[in-house]
Amino acid sequence: MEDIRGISRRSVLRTVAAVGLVPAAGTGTAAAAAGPTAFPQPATVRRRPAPGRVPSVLEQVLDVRYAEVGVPGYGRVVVRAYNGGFPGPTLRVRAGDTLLLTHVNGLPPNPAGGMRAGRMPHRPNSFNLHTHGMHVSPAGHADNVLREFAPRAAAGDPEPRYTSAVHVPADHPAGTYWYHPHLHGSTAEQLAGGMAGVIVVEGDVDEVPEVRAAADVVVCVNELKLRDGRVPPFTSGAWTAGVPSVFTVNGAVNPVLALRPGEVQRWRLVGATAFTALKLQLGGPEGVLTMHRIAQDGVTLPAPVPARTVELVMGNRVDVLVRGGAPGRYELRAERVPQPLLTVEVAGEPVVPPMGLPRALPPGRPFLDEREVTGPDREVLFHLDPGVFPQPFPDAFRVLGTHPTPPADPGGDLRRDPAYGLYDPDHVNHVLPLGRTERWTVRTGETSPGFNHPFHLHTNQFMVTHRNGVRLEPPVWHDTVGLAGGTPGESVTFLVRYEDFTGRAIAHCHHLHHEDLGMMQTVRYTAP
Ligand SMILES: [Cu+2]
Repeated sequence: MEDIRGISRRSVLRTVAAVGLVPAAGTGTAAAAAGPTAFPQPATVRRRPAPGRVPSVLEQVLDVRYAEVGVPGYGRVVVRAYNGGFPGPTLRVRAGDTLLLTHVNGLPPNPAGGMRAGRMPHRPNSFNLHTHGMHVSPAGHADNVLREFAPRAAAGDPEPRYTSAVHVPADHPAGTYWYHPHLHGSTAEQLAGGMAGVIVVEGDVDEVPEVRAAADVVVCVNELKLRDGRVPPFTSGAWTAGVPSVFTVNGAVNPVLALRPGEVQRWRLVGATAFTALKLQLGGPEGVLTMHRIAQDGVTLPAPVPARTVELVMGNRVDVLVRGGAPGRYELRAERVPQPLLTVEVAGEPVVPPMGLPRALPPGRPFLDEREVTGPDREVLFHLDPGVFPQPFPDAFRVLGTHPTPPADPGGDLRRDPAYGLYDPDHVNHVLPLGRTERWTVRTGETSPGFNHPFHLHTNQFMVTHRNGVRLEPPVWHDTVGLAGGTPGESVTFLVRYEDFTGRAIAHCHHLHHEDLGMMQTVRYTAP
């Protein structure tokens, strides 16, 4: 077994070395190279070992400015980027550590006037930090998406620097998370240029022998919107109309990953996308390669779940184990996306005997008990509601609140109408006391099956118990869950316990164009 593990790990390390993986902090992303032996990986920054000192820290500068990046098939493009490329560096920590990040805003001053605050796109050169999916404080200098890292006010001014200190609790689940800017009004435009990176919390699941033996591969899917070599400015509600999405994996278009027959790799699939829900399948002329799901949204499942398709909606992470089968070329494709996301070339000396798959896993979180649920169920309905705003944003969105009924006063202040709950940063839609376990049902009012409004709650992971009224056995922890349109549209029921952290946070649609137009609510976690 030791031999097999050594061989497989070496083979992948070799492919990584071939494209010049840069392990040092402060560097950009490894060059996007395509070829049968070169699968790109983002630069990786590891926690600084601190013997005798708790917590260990990971310090990293995230420098944001315009960068010229090569995208195969699209030439050179200019995007707002972390450290000169995309995705940003992968940050590897352990539970108990602290992430100390310095954010440099090297973008030009925000355009004057024009954009209105509130529920409209605005401040495209301001950003902040969201550690998506992590159970960390939403307040202060941690995962606080209400902060603004503004650019310099005038061209000659020095570039402003900001700091984040995110403490990862000692009992945080080990798994795959990600970071991205989350300033309301500019999130979509920034994600559409690739501003996203992966956070890995190392821990128990990595020590499962079959997982430890597998090469650890980040598969970060970005979704770019490019016109004339740039991300078009977000100036109208029809911003993305007619602008096709360009999907990249670790910054490359359809990179090739080498896998030997019988070799098992662990892929950390990261849906760092803003607009498109991906239903993934891995296949080719030789058949379908099964993806064995071992974690959803950073939380390890009780046992691997073999799957022919994997749903990766905007914001989701799914960790899978994949074992090389018959030699040949296999493509990871998403439904309705013309181009493969990546190509797997199964070739080379078979691993004999084939590497194993684990039978059981250390579950990332214990399940909640439905008998602990208190209070009435909370309901959220995501619904596109044309005509909420005048031109140029006629297609803004409503989050319907606790009761999906028409507003009592259609001419009144819809922001304050509990039935409608249009995003208002000064209005708290849900007060959530720590220690309480509640049940939420979220649904979409869309009838088009191509329409997906993924629901994302900050700060606390939630345990999905039902989809479309059908109980899931076992339930699955998520931080983001897809809601595809249809007749009727999908619904999801989950339990959530508010734990550890007080402060303001948000719940919103992770179609980030929708979010920027107001498909969002404020939650406040309060002391019991
Ligand atoms: Cu949406």
